[in-house]
Amino acid sequence: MTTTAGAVLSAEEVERFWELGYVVVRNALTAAEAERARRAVLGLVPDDLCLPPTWRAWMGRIKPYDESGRDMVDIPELLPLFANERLYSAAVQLLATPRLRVFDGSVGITLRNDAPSETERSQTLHIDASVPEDVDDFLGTLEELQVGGCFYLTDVEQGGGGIHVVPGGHRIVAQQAAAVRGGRHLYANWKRIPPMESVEVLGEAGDFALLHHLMPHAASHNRRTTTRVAQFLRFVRTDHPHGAASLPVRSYSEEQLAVISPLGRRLLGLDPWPDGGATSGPACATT
Ligand SMILES: O=C(O)CCC(=O)C(=O)O
Ligand SMILES: [Fe+2]
Repeated sequence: MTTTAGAVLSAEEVERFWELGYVVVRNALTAAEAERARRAVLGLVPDDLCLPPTWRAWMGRIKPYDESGRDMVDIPELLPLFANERLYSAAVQLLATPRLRVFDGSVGITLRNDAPSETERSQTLHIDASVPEDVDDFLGTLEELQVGGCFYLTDVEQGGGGIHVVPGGHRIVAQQAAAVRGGRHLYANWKRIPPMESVEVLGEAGDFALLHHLMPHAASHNRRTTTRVAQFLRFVRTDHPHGAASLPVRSYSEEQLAVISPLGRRLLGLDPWPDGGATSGPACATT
């Protein structure tokens, strides 16, 4: 296995990410960190199981939203995940610069669902690209790339509600979009991709399923007794062409600030990245 010193992803894993469109970052969290985060997510669920009206519950999958429709959960127990060093390092390897912004931060709880279904997917295949829907064509550049996905906070075995992906699907999306004018708008802006063969990403508590933003993916039914708990994050470069990195900086309480590391401050936009020129310190030199 070839590994650059200190690199989280091996050269083979990086290569496979570009080929398949996803990679699992193993053991990004320790078992104890994953367990603490899992408990924090489950702690959001009311004791009486009466879900707040703002939350969504669909096919056994529960997602908290606040009254303003926001799904980011930045409680102190979950904020450290945004600045996880291993996940960040993997994102730096793929995005080829250390200057990144992190966002999303939503969580999902997938309960066992025994209802029969024609497909294991519980959602239509879609992409969550970092390209606004009023943009007509994908640029396909590294600057436009977003990598993101979810931390598994529980072990996800076959049929356990793991995220479904289409191996190589990001290239299919890019090709189909490039073949027509306004390719960004195909299939309802790629939110309703016709059925394709997909595979469930399995993993252990603490792993992160990291996807190319053009990867068709979907949630799946959980047929197991273990409730799948996941936290979602995405990373873009600060020179993202459609402004995904210039999202407003949130204001945090003292309690939140106390758990945000120096790296977290930069990733969340609280502190600027040090000046180093437009192409400062790419992790993979373009030689
Ligand atoms: O829960 C999952 O595994 C995937 C969910 C997803 O892709 C979404 O809600 O956009
Ligand atoms: Fe999605």
